[in-house]
Amino acid sequence: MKKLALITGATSGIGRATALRLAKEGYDIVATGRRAERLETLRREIEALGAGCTTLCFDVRSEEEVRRHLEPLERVDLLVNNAGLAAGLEHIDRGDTADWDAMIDTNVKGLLYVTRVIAPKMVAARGGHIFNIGSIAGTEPYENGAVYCASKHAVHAISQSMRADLLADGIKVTEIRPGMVETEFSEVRFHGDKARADKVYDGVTPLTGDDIAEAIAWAAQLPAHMNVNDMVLMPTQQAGAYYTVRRH
Ligand code: NDP
Ligand code: 8X3
Repeated sequence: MKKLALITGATSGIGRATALRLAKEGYDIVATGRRAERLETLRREIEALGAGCTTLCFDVRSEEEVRRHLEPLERVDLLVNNAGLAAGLEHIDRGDTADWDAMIDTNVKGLLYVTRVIAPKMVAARGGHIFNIGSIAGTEPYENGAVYCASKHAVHAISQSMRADLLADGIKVTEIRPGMVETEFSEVRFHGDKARADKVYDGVTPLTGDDIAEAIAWAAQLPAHMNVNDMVLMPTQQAGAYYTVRRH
């Protein structure tokens, strides 16, 4: 029987690249996101690779939607808690509270809702592997990023605690913490301002979704006795949230 990987936020960027990569690695895929058309395109691409693909269109911010879509899954061998966003880049006195809600509800509560449904299935199966997509923002708070950084600090804490919680059940927990990855992330952060988003990557060769998928695929195939707890990945031109060398 093929292993099954569930990837949240698979309509774009890191999640989409990971779904395609894990399909190539021999997994059947459950891909989630809110954009149905993109899920349908992805399903066709994954099936063309010879893997099975189920798509589930829902918003991870709704506990009811998460439960309704994920509870029927019989077995999940690998979960990638990837769905997430940054919204806005403002000082704390000017931030939009709707942006704050979106980040906390998606990056923290959404990840928890999904895990709450899937972890018991892994416990019952006495095994599984959970990947949480954190960020360098999970350990490096930066100006204008209070709420995004707080949400990723939460992911960092949750990852460490859930690793301990699930230890006796033989479930691996790996946190992947990227720096700059060129996806739709900055366009979403700047509410569709593509020119401002492009400037983030000006003079830098950023990571791609495929680079993060490569790391996940590697960590997923390690022998049973070996786990990657925490992996920080950055472009060679970046050394941290405040250190980027740009070459023109
Ligand atoms: P993208 O914007 O390209 O992809 C984000 C994905 O998350 C989309 O598939 C989107 O799908 C999904 N998503 C967002 N909100 C929801 C929601 N409420 N319900 C369901 N799905 C949702 O960005 P990335 O690929 O870069 O981001 C993926 C993860 O990586 C995020 O957690 C992000 O914080 C993290 N990250 C990104 C970095 C970067 O530089 N790009 C660096 C470090 C971490 P849809 O809109 O269809 O729902
Ligand atoms: C995304 C990377 O540096 O914008 O998590 O926080 S950063």
